[in-house]
Amino acid sequence: MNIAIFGVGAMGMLFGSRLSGLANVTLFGNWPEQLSAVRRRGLVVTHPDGSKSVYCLNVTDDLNTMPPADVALLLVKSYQTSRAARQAANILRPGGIAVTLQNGLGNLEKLAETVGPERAVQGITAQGAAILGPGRLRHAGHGPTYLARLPGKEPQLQRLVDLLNQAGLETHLVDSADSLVWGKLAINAGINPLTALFDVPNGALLHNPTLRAVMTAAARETAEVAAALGITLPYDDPARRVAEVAEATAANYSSMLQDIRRGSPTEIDAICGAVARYGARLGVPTPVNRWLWQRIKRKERTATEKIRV
Ligand code: KPL
Repeated sequence: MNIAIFGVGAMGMLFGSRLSGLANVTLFGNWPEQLSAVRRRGLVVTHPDGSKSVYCLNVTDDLNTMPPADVALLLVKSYQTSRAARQAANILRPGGIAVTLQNGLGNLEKLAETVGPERAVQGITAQGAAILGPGRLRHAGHGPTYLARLPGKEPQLQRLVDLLNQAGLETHLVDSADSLVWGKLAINAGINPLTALFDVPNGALLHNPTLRAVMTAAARETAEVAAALGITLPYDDPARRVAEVAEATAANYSSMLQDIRRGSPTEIDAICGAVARYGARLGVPTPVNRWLWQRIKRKERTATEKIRV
C-alpha cells in the first residue's frame, strides 16, 4: 500500500514512523529544518515509556517525486487543509481514499470539495505527540483513532484499519464520526485556547478556579451547539470530561500553545471560531468561545510579531 502523509509536524511524524515498516510511506511537508534533520539522522522518537527508536523515513517537499497514493492522510494544521487537499488530489489514485485526522471542524468538507466526497474520509485521533526539535518527536500518549465508513470504500478502509492496528495505533471503523469530532472539539475548545493564552500546561487549568470555570463553559457551549445540530457527544458531562482530559494530559503543552510559542498561526478558527459560527447560525449563544477566539487571534498577531523581531 502506498501511503502519502501530508504534514511533517508531530502527528504526521507519529503516524509516518509507525506505518513506515508496514507500507510504502512518503511524508510531504514544507518545513526545511525538519526535512533535513530527518534525512541526515532519521527521526528520533521518544516513546510513552521513555524508550527511544530511530526511524528512516521518506520525506519530501516535491510533490512530483511522490508515487501515486492508495491512501492520503491529512495531518496538517486546519488552516492548511485546502492546500494539502489539492496536493493530495494530484497524487491520489482514482480508487484511493483521503483521510483527515485533523483537529477542528470543516476539514472533511474542504477535502471532499477537492478529492470528491466519494474518496474523502472523516477520521479522528486521540494520539498525543509533540515535536521536541527538528528530527525529534515525543509520543506523549496513546489514544484510539476512529475512521468513518464510506459507501464503496469498506475494503480499503478495513485494510487501513488493520495496518494502523498492526502499527500499534489502536484504530476502529465507525458508522459516523460526528459525535467523536464534536466530542473532541469540546475538549479542544476548553483546553487549547486557555493554555495558549496563559502559557501553561493542560493541568494548570484545573487548579485555578477562574480558568477552570472558563474551560468548563467553553466545553458546555460546544455541547449545546452540537445538541442543536442533533449530535450527541460520546460522553454525558462535558464539564467532567474536559477536566478528565486536562488531568490525564496535565503535563502536556497543548498543540495551540506549541503553535503560539513557535509564532505560527493556530487552529482557533476551526475550533472556537467554528463553534461561534455554528452557534450564530443556530441561535445558540457562545460568548465564551467567541471571546477565546478573539483573544487568540490577537495573541497570534503579537506572537508572530515577537518572533519576527
Ligand atoms: O488535543 C489536544 C491538543 O493539544 O490539541 C489536547 C487534548 C488538549 C491535549 O493536549
